[in-house]
Amino acid sequence: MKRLLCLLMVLCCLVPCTAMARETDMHFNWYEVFVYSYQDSNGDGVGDLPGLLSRLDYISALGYNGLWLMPVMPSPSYHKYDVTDYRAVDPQYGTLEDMRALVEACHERDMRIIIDLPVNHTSTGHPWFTAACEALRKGDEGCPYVDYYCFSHENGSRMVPVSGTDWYYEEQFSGGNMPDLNLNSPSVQEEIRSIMAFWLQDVGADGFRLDAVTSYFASDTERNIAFLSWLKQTAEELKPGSYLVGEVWAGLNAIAEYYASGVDSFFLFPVSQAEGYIAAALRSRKPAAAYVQAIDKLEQAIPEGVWAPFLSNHDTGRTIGSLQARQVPEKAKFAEGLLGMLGGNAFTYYGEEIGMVGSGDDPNKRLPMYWNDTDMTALPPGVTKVEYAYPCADTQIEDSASLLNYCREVNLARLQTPAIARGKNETVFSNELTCLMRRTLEEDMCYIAINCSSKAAQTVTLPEAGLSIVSDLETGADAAALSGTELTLPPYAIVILSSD
Ligand SMILES: [Ca+2]
Ligand SMILES: [Ca+2]
Repeated sequence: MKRLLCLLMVLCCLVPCTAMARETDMHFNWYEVFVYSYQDSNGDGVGDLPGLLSRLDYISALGYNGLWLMPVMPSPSYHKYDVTDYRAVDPQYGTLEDMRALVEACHERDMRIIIDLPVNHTSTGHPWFTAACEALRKGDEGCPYVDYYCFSHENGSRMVPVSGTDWYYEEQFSGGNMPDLNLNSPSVQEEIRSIMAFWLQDVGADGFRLDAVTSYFASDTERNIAFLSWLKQTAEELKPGSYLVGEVWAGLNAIAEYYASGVDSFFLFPVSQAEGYIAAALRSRKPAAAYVQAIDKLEQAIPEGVWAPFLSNHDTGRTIGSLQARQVPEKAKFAEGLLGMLGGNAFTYYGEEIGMVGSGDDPNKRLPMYWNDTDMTALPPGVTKVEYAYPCADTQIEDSASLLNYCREVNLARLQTPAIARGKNETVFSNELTCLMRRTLEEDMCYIAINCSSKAAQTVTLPEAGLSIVSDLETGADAAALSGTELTLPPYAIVILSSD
């Protein structure tokens, strides 16, 4: 009886904690890191996990409390999206012990850490693939690894011949070295389950970024969604509260459809890059109206589920290029502010906080993090253009008016006022240049006032008295002023107000 009581007490303590953790932990300020280009610790010029660990305080101090690492598993490529071993760390980056130390250090700082999980395809160097091809060459079609890939006798646009045989394998990403896995295979599913268990339970990661999910079953959204549901259920069983975010590089409606899978988030590509909602709003003659319309569109398309907006990532041009903001740091700042105020989980690619430059060939978008002029990693292979338009991180840290410190203020505002990211949105009013939104999260409420004019201060009238400014996100020298219900905002300004 005593034992039963003890068990019941333990259960009673556990259940609400878990439920609460799940409810509150889904909204983070995420920071995407390409380990290769971040920080080297052993002098070989390649960024690594101990190097990243040594920069964790930098990331945490900027208010990022979630870390997404691009693939860390062994791979012959510099970007490591073609994996040869799903249960190890690439020796260029360190060891599993380094990874465990990094995870622990993140958790000590109340940061979550997720890793890239590319399971649409492996490397041609993966032992599964070499064993399968070897078996086909011997005519041993019953080899279990043959079932791991999509082999066929039929040639086609995404088929690559297996040398020495009359077989072809499916490959959705061109190049011949990334064979697609057969995700229908129960054995492959069991492998994936075990890989997830390894990273979530053994290493302690908090979830995954799911690469290339629309290629799982090419042109078959329904099956992709079903497979993603299985991934989400599996993650939930292995580690309740795990966070999954998927890559669906498509329009808003296509992205919205994938939320039916139960995967927590999908990246909002329509918000990002030069043609995305934020850059388009900044170019518009009615920027505030355009911004509010963008939020309306997102709400209509994705009423449930956690949004994952971003401005750039490792596959896109960097933001100050897409905004043409090289000479206009206030515009770069304001874009980060607008991103942070959308709601959901804002994702920031490393180096965006200091306005790094990069476009064109992929390696150009993955340049060494610009800490200062001496402490940088070597260039990733294939870089054709290197330039840094804004001052280095060390300089920007010391400058209270820097883009870096602005990003920090946006992140801290989001942490201080959870309703910004998680609250239900209501537009109180909007005109061409200004807008006012109310966000409500249970008993908490805040207002977000925005002046999208690049040149002139604007005054807005608040709908209630007794509000005070809790965050004043200014891109220039002037501060906002509140007099009664009249709020005056300088150009490109965002102000958060609450009633106490
Ligand atoms: Ca290194
Ligand atoms: Ca596939």
